[in-house]
Amino acid sequence: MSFKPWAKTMKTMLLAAALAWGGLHEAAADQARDFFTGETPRQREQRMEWWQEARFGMFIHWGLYSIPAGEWQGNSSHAEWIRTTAKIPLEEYDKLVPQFNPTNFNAARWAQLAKRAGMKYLVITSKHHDGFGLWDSKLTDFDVASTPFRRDILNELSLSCKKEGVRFCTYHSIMDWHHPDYLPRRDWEKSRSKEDADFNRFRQYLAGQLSEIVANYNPGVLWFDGEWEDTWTHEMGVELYNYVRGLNPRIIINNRVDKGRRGMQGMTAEGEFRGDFGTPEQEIPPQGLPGVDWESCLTMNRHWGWNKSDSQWKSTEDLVRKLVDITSKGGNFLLNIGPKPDGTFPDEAIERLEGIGRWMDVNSEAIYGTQASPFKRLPWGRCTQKPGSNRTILYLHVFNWPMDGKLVVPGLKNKAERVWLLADKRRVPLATSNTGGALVITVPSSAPDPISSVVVMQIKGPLDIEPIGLVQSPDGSLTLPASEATTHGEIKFEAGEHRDSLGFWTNPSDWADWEFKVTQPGKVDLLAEVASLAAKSAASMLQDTDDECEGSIMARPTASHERDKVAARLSRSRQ
Ligand code: FHN
Repeated sequence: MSFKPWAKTMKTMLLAAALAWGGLHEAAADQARDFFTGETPRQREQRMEWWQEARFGMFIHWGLYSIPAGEWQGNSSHAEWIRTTAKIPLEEYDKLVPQFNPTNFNAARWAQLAKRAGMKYLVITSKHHDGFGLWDSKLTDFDVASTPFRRDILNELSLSCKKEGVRFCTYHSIMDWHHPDYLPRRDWEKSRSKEDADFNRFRQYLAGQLSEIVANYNPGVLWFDGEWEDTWTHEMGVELYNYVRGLNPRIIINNRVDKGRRGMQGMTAEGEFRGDFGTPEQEIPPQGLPGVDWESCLTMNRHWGWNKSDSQWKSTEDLVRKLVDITSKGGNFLLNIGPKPDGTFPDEAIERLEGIGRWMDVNSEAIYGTQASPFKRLPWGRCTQKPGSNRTILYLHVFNWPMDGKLVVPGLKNKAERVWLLADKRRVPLATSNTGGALVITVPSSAPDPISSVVVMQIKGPLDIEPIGLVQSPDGSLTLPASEATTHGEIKFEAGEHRDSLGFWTNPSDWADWEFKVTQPGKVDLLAEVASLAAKSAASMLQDTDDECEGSIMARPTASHERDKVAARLSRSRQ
């Protein structure tokens, strides 16, 4: 049993090539019109508007790889990469096709769950790296039409999304471990000849499939991935970007169509690279990225595809606070689901979608259509805003509710026109005062919401905020979080579970610094967690300018997999 892309009738194949070639030719013709550089900022704004307003979407990784559920020959650490991570020969992997029969698949249910969670768009894997298509493609029969299920999943889901008012989008992998013309082969696939492989013919196939998807299911976003192998070039990325925009000029395409990412970094480096938004993965940029469209995609547990052994589910609280954190930095949040082989969502995922939905029922106004916080940092949470012509609405997202009923907004000089709790339908005004360069709001003693309570503040005229640097706490101590460091060289801030740290610090001449205000000068003890040999470089980091500040570094090895973890803490020295 083998699934050859051109196993279908010769006529179909010719149609396919003509379609693809025709498409590519049109693209070539459209080369004159560079959809990327040829678009006015106003046109781009209009095209991106729904996506920028949406802020929250669902990512779905589903396919043949869901059947083994992460396990192969006793190793249960696999997921959507199982074909490669378990070194499954192509013929062996093809045996999953007759097993793909998700009889409990209910597209309406999926769209309703996304809507319930407050998600405005949904991005499903039309084809992941394994090459299997979730629609009935004319260009291959390595797709759902060859399975006992036969139903066109993209068709059903795009219709249900439309019905629920959720924007349907598709993820499409450039890398293809199944198509004979895709190169390179996996290094362990010695037996799979690449003699007749023709990468340009693969590009025609890729273009042909994309024209099917755009024509039949009208995705709002084309979320490319798998562009990192050397066979894919910048020129091919530019051409594919223009080709897909040629198919639908209003479509939005992520930055993984081109080669702009450095390694697996999410954002695009300087340069003429194509792509409408950056894609940080499994991380949230420490500071916002003003003026740049970006979207953090995160798993709900540890895997993108379904892994039945993975019980590392993030809590609903963690997910809501991540949504707030990402939105407060001007980004979108794409939260992933890995459905089971029967076509249902894991119960743990449904529970979290409903939990987030309950929070959004009250607070979605503080997420949709908002912009990044005007504050560099806030001690109790985050802020989103809706700037107006002569009035600004600030949404204060309070994670740590002040027990003394005094919510201090440091550095805000404006007088508040009106302040109320978003959860309070009667919008009873809260008292405010301006003291010591801060605005203080008198709030109820208990928080309206255990996860994040929103206080709405209406400010007349332009915002007047004094940027507050890192300051010593009342006990004189000062924490220098990795996320606040200004790094020099290759050092990279790494965000994510249990690893907020400065990583990739292998070059001793690289350094990081923090700006902070010393309000209580004096001798300090320094506690720095340094994962390895970089202890010395951490020491030099503490030379500050005028106030005398000396200390000792206590290098404490941390878990081996956490490289170069550095966090510094200053505490008053016990003389
Ligand atoms: O290899 C893929 C992975 O399977 C998953 O699809 C993620 C989602 O963004 N992207 C790639 C890894 O960067």
